[in-house]
Amino acid sequence: MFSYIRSKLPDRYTLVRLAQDSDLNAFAKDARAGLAANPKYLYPKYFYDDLGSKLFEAICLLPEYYLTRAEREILSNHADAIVESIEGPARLIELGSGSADKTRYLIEALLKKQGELRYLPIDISDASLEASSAELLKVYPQLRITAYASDYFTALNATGEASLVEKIGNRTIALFLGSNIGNFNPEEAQAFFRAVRLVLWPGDALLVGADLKKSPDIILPAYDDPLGVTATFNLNLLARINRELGGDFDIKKFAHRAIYNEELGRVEIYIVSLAAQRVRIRDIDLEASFEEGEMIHTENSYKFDLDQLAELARESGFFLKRSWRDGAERFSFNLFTALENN
Ligand code: AVI
Repeated sequence: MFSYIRSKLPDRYTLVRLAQDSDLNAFAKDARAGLAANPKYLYPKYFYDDLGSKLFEAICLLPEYYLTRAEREILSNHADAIVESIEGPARLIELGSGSADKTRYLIEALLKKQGELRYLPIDISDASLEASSAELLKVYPQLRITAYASDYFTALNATGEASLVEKIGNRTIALFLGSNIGNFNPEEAQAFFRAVRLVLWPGDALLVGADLKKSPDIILPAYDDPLGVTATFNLNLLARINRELGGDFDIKKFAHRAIYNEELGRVEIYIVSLAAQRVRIRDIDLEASFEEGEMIHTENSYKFDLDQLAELARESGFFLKRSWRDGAERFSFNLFTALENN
């Protein structure tokens, strides 16, 4: 179900809010299931409440967290070439647009190439859609925005009914920045690519930023920085359970741990219990007990090589047309082309 929201922004802006499970209910259900499981887990999507989103912005400023800077370097050097590699006038759909800060390089390149642009950002937060859209509309008079407040799977699934897929002779470019693809397990990554493929036409493009496999000496500090920002970001999950679900976690009795699992090519992030302890979470009527050293798995961050990305493309109806890397070869930006349906 859709609702169209009036906004104070110019009439070049429309916000579509897609109905979904209330965040609080979903968080309560998932926290209960994850903390009652063995081994325990919490989903990384719950990192991003207001405080968690700010902490993630701080992570992106850390010297150790090279991903954001490397992706920005690629976009600032190659946005024109990226856009030139895609045929014809196109509209731009962004999955998880956030501040849309790095997107500007592509928006500018597209405006230079085709004079005007329709941009369709999808983000869970309507506040960040409004804020980023207001900025973009101020700077780019030739831009029109239809923003979707939704998780990206809901938005993509809804595309059969919505104007999101209306085809008016234009190409579509779908954009997924920041190595967010790395937070999916391989099956989820494939499901995600397939869901995107369903809303594209043959010849349309999917642009994906993906962090590359490399020495753990470079990767690990990005996930375990000396200032403890990533630790705070991770432990905020427990603080969020305290705030929103009436939990009584004593945060000081837990610690952040990041491990690079070379075999699986992923950073694994955990919260470790520093003592044997029991925690009561009132609103979900759960008492969770922890042994000393017991871990809650909170995130995987997969690293890729280009063969893996090409394989992912083949399995989901795309081919990997071209990749760009930053000067230090840490990060990749990849252009996938949608193949004919078979
Ligand atoms: C959002 N995502 C791509 C980040 C990553 O690098 O996997 C999340 C993150 N977790 C800890 N630091 C950053």
